Amino acid sequence: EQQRRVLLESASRFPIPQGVKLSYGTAGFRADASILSSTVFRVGILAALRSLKTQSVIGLMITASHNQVSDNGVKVADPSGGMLTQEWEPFADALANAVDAEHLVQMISEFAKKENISFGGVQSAEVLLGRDTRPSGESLLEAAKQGISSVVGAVATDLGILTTPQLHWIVRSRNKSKKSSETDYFEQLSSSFRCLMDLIPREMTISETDELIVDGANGVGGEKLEELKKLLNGLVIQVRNSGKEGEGVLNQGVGADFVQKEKVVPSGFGQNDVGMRCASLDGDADRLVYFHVLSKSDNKIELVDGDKILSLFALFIKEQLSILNKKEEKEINDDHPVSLGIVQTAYANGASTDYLKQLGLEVVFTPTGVKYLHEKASEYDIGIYFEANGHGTILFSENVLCWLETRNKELASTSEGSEQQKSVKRLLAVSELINQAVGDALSGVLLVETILRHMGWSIQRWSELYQDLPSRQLKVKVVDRTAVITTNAETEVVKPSGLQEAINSETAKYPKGRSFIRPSGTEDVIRVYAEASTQEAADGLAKSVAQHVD
Ligand code: NG1
Ligand code: ZN
Repeated sequence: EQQRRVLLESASRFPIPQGVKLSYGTAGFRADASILSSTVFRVGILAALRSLKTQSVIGLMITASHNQVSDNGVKVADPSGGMLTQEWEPFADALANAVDAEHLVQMISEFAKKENISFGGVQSAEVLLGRDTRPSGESLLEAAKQGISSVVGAVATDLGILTTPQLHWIVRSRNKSKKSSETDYFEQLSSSFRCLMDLIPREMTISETDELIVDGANGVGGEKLEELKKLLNGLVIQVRNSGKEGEGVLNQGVGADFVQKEKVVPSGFGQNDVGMRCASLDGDADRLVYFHVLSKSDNKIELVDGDKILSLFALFIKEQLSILNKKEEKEINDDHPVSLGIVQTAYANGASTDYLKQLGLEVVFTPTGVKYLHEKASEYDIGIYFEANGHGTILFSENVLCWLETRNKELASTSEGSEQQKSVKRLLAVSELINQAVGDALSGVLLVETILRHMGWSIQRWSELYQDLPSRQLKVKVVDRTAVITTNAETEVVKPSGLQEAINSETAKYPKGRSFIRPSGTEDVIRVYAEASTQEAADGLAKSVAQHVD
């Protein structure tokens, strides 16, 4: 029929590259941009099918995040604004690797039958498209559009250049029939920020040095932050590496990934910034780390990573909940115990986990990858998740939001201006500010800034919450990374046999030693992580474990 002809005709314009096998990993498809047209075209088809299936708006983002500028990638946002359901990942792999148009069309029709998706009926589909600032984005966007429009009844809406979290936020808002434009996004962030600032307990004097300096990775985050900051009062932000002409190359010596891995100043920062509060975004602004420059003599920084952002958020949320608990003890303990859960991965610095547990918080672990962390965090009334690399957010359940709204109304009539009321308002404002779909560096910056003011803390004071254990990450190139199978949130090797015993006996040699290995989801490598009481020890442990992998 017509659908088959349209698909065949358009698919034949996008032949797949020879000799590459792509897989939809934790970050969608990623590769050198020059080989991605057919992949993006096919993901366009997939997104349209997903929209038909769910009868909701779907997002398609073209980005390769922190990768070098010549790479690109594509990922799909589900109706909730979260990652594409894992159930469709095998289909994504199969589509991307279908050898020719005939096979592709065959595969699509079988899948559509299995999923009960019908074409050309009254059903319609809409896919929202976003891309980062990569030059290859424009032509890949065109490929996505052609993929989408080769599904009868599907329309593509191009939203232009966006951060990854903006697109996820827009998809989520659209499907909840809420205000969902980019302007609405900026509006919601700035008004909830203002609300939190107004609730800061004491007069905090904002001195000259209180300026925040942000490294935009020469990507989309820098330019969006410039827009957002126009709407903010009481916060001075200086954006560097904003991607303007002459400022440098995307992710090259700049950005959250570089700063977190290398632990040196990004380019554009130096001796004049010693002691200043600085932050780094990654190339699509879904990761955030803070740092301050240590001494005038070298490029060393003190890194304030995702674990410490998590700790700051956890402290603040816990404080608000305990203020609520105080007066309402009976009610809360009997009827409304608010569960607060912290979700980390094995990469979380051991000192952060100890710190959080010592605060009395419930800490759980999942495998690496936002989809796992997000899912786990959503099981709590309030779930906070972060990867050490700076990706994370705070999730509020529908139940807890509803309860907070009710409390807010009650308190307005019984105890206007009380501490309890302020805490309720703060929690509601946090739920509006922090992106509920995915980790978002822009909303993260605003929340960190308000909490630091709330606490009256400098970045140095924040950094001293606990001291990171020295750690080392290595990667080992292997022929087949799937040969390594792990369990227990990737902390134990199941296969090859004997390897875990070897890791254990190496680890036992070091005080405070901890080490694990896992296959990367984005690169053809096995990653090795080690921490111990000194840097030399962490380096030594990582090295000897890596030798067992080889
Ligand atoms: P892999 O390559 O699976 O380690 C990396 C990051 C993840 C996540 C994904 C997606 C580390 C150790 N791993 O995954 O946390 O961010 O990329 O971008 O940082
Ligand atoms: Zn990213």
